[in-house]
Amino acid sequence: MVVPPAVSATGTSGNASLTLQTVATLGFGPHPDWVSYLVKNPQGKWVHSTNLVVPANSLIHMTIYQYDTATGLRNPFWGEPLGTVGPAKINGKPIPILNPDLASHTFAIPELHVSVPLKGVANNAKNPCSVAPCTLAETHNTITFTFRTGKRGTFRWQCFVPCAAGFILGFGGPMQSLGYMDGLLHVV
Ligand SMILES: [Cu+2]
Repeated sequence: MVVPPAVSATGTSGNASLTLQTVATLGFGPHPDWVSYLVKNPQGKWVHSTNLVVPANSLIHMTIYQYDTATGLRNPFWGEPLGTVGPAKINGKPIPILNPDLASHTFAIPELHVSVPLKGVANNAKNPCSVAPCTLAETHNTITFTFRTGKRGTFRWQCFVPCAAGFILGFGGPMQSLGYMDGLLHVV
């Protein structure tokens, strides 16, 4: 099995930061047309990975640049941000509950009771990003939130939007592949 490279959060034990992006089509590799997450490494380079390393017993400050359009949630439950320390925000404004139709992806760590919906960009966005890595000049929503880690361990995280275009019920392919819409959170 191919495992994407591990990418560490920046910062110190106690307070660390991670920056991710989502893109509608990755544009390279064995599945260039798959939807995907990417993560910025401590050197500032975008890496095609969902294999994240964060410190234990810490606040993890997340920034997610969301470049994809909405697919919509089947279960509106996931439209509510859960498990964050303070409010999850979109473009600087708190997200109370996201209309489930507007969700493009979610960032969810079920075992840590964390789930944050990511609002898609408009279908007619002026400057859409076609392939990764997308840049801040392209149309995006910026979602920020903080969650707390506890003990060490490895926890699965994933998206709950059926965003895998071309697969049965939208849940195949990238939705069941590490490096795309599934990931691992290593709490160390
Ligand atoms: Cu997704």
